[in-house]
Amino acid sequence: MKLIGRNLSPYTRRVAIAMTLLDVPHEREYLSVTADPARGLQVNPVGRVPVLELDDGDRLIESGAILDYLMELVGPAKSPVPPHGKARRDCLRLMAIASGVLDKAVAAIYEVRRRPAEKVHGPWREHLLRQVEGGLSALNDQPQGPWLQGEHFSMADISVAVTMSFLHVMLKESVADGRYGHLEGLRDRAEALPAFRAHPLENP
Ligand SMILES: N[C@@H](CCC(=O)N[C@@H](CS)C(=O)NCC(=O)O)C(=O)O
Repeated sequence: MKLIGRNLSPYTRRVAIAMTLLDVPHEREYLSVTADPARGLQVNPVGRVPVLELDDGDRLIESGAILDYLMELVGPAKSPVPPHGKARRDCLRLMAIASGVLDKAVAAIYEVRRRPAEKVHGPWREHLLRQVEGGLSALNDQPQGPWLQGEHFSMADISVAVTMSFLHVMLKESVADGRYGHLEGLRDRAEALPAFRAHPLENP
């Protein structure tokens, strides 16, 4: 199978890290949809990455749906999302906050990068940044173990660490001054893991 998208896309990077962690062999196509929007639209009707191309030619889109497929593939014993109960609900909620932060951060980035300067709407961008801050504060306020759910490393840790690293590169103002101390520690621990090191962030 082939994962399409580059690691600068945090949605792609979280899938790539999960695939390595779960020992799912795969090839990569490091597509930038900014540089090659036509290829983006060829592999995904809405022109976004990640896309997971299966060996039978099927293409899966949306990082959450791709992760769901991977977890089905490896089975519950290896899944990085707890199988049931409160632990599962918590994990899914933390993942949802992380991807919500990413959605808002990406919108704030596009607001300045994809529009002419005179068309950037400051109040809207500030609202987006407040939403990023809301999500990061909620994550930072989680009871702390080494990982978000205590001793158990989960898909929530991957999602949050990838989000923090992306923000450090692409939206530095949102994480300036180490204001989310717990999340910085979690990011450092996660980025030291072999599965993260196998998929480093490219320079933008
Ligand atoms: N909800 C989607 C978001 C994917 C997404 O927005 N990817 C970005 C790259 S970081 C993209 O392809 N953007 C191009 C565009 O929206 O035009 C997911 O989780 O896969």
